Amino acid sequence: PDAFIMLAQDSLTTALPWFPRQIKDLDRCNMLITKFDPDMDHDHPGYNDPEYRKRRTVISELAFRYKQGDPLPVVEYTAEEISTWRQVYQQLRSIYPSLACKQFLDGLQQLEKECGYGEDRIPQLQEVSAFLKERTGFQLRPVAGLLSARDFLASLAFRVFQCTQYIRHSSAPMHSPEPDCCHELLGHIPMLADKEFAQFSQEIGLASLGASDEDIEKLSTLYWFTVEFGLCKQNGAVKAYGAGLLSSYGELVYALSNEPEYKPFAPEETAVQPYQDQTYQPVYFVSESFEDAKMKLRKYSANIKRPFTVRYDPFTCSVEVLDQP
Ligand code: NLE
Ligand code: FE2
Repeated sequence: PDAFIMLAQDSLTTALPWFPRQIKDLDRCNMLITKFDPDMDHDHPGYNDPEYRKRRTVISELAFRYKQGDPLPVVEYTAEEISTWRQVYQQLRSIYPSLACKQFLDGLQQLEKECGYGEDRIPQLQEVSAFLKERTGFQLRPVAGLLSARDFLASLAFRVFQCTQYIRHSSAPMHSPEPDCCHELLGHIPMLADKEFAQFSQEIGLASLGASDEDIEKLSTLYWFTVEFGLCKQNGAVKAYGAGLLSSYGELVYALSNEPEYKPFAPEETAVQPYQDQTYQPVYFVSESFEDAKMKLRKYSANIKRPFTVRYDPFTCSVEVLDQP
């Protein structure tokens, strides 16, 4: 019974998957997917590096202990970690101007000016969260690794973005199949500083609350091909806005070369496209504009069938559940 809530609907009572109603309920949205974990995955570049694995355990503990409202944990990064960050930052920074969309470049520029972004240090979640809160109301919370789609999407409904704090292995700076702080801080954060993108992210989150497993699968596939790997046209050229591209030098260059297949972004079709999470995507979806992707995805989310509607109350940071008339 704990995993379900009961909702009165006419004279029927329908069982729905449990979902968070208040921001503090996010403490329960912590289901990890361990398939890319360096302790589990033999192909992980850190699998044979006990030092790296030990370090990951220490940083994971910070996330496990975290409760909503606690100050965000500060990680003192080692010289080796900062050197990995520097390499990732320098290489990506040099190709962003020609390959990243405008919203991303604007966000990154603000972060460099006002939030200590640069190649010499890894920004702390604490300062980045405060920066975002002022711009778009988004805040960060630490997470120990890749989360289940349901839990990850649910946090977006509260304008909470779950962020890993460890860094990728030094032997593979150009691409990582799992999220790490390079992916969060360079890929996602600049986009989350954009008001419209923030709104759009929250809407995907709200659409996911209490949705069926099948709808969660479709929403997370859409999320994958837009927020993570999306391309859009801007001034007649194709640019990247997906965070998985903007944090991987290797895949960013590949995605904008003439090797991969491009398809026009169409939510019904995109939602059922099988995707690749081990290495580069064989296909990317291109939207006519950044705005076009948002509008289409918004329309798709609004059509997901649920026996109730949700409304976010920003004053109490909670979700109101209303019976469908
Ligand atoms: N491939 C991305 C990177 O190397 O930063 C991470 C993707 C996480 C979904
Ligand atoms: Fe991501």
